[in-house]
Amino acid sequence: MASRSGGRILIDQLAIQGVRTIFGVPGESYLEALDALVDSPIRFVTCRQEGGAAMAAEAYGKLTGQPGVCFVTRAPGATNAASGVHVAQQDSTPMVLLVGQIERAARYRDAFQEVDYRLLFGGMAKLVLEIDDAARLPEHVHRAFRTATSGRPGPVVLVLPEDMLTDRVEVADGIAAEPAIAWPDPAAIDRLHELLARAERPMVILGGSTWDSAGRTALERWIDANDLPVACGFRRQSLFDNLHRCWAGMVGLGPDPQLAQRVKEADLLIAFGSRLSETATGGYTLLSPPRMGKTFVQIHPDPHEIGRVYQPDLAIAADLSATAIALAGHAPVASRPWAAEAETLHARYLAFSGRVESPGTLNMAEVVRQLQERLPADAVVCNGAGNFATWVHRFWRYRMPGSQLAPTSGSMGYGLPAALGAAVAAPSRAVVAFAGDGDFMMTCQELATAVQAEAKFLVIVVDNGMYGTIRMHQEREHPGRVSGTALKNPDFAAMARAMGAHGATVRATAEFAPALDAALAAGGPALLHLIQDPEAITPVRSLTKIREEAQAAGR
Ligand SMILES: Cc1ncc(C[n+]2csc(CCOP(=O)(O)OP(=O)(O)O)c2C)c(N)n1
Ligand SMILES: [Mg+2]
Repeated sequence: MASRSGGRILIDQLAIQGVRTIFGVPGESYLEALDALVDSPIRFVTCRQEGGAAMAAEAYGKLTGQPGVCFVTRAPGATNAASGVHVAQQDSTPMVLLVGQIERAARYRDAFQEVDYRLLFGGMAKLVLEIDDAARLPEHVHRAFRTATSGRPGPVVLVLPEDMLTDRVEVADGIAAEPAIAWPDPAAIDRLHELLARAERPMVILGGSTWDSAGRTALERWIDANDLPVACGFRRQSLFDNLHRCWAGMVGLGPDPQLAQRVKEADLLIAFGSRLSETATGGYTLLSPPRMGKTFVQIHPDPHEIGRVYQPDLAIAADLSATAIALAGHAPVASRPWAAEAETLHARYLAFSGRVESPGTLNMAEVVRQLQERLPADAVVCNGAGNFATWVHRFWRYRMPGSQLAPTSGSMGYGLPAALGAAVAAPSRAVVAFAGDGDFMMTCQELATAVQAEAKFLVIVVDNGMYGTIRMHQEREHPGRVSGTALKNPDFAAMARAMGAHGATVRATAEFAPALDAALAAGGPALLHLIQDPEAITPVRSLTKIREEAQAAGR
């Protein structure tokens, strides 16, 4: 057996795990691995900041279900990457972060760029392993990929001392980690149908990150056969066809109040993959923990998530798709007093996601609608955090798996790197990112990465000259007292052009369609800078109205 360097063994193991792309920023700590990449099938997408690199990798993992891989250097790189690792943790996305580390002999001296990764990532990663022995790389890389994808998926951090990567050893390659599938107990499937047969106002809330296409198809059959109203948690809208007759909408930030009320009034709630997070439950008010005062069925791939917040009457710790297949194989319940209601809820969803008036010359609801009319149904729609995202979530009707890449963790700066990750993972799909003016500037340097990587997508920057979400809360709590939320912005279209992308400015709804056509025809990364009236802070209330209501309430 020929000896190989640790760096070479590492890259060989990644290739065995099916890795074809790594997002990263290079560092002197992992030169040996960079060198091994020269003659490997893996593409290294050279990014400009590790936060964006980690988010691009996370989005790649979210879209493909395979761990997204990010490679960064020791402390300065790793701390930057933490923002993307946290998204992967909260969003249950499989991800592997590789970190170049100081030499083994210098440890614990506070050596140059030293940090303890077990402490740094301890509360975020599923597993942090520092690999001291190059001969154990096959074992640890296998475990990293298995851990990232099993149960509730999440991030794993592998820490790689520089001198370990240059060691030469003889060791056999590992094998690919195929996730083990936990099948549901047939008795639990029967029991679920018994509970359903006794219900009058059931409701399904979808969530989770481990659905496959067979599972999604089976889910639709089961929902359809039982006429079940189905909603989803925050930013899980592409788990189900939003134009299906049983689709009721999203319970997350900015839900339809009527839908929120319906969740409250359900007598049987089935959380199918959803952890019923803080955002999905109106800050734990729609459903009060630990017992929600209704029959509760929880289906989740990870037994550790079951009963964590809400204590279930029936728990199914099994693979989501396998469970959907088992449910679809069961006869539908005979009596379904809720059957007509599913269609009422869907009609409400259609109305809620229809047209609204908005202050100023640019109506974001119309922008989203026009974009949807022009893009294919499987277009990937990415966004970060801010009030601009409310318009996307409310008016875009998600139809196909993977068509929503958005951080359930509410991290700003996610949209653009997510679009980069999606464009690299699925070059044949149309990809669009929505960003706020604040949100965009957290990771805007990755537009240069996209130009260099020849990744094709459209970024729509919604510029209202402020950190709008925070300004909105400010007006609610301290009306009229603006502090720390105003933004004086650059010319984003000119910025895009300076980076080698297409860039244009849109000031009115009527200008959007022609600007979109030109951007799509540009053939590479493109940016549309939308000037939004700051009054149009939500689809429902203007900024002035929010201030006046707070003043009237005596704040
Ligand atoms: C990384 C990060 N920093 C800060 C916040 C807090 N935060 C949430 S929304 C928001 C403002 C977003 O502003 P912008 O992107 O301009 O969108 P707008 O609300 O104006 O539409 C801020 C600062 C956050 N969620 N994430
Ligand atoms: Mg803004």
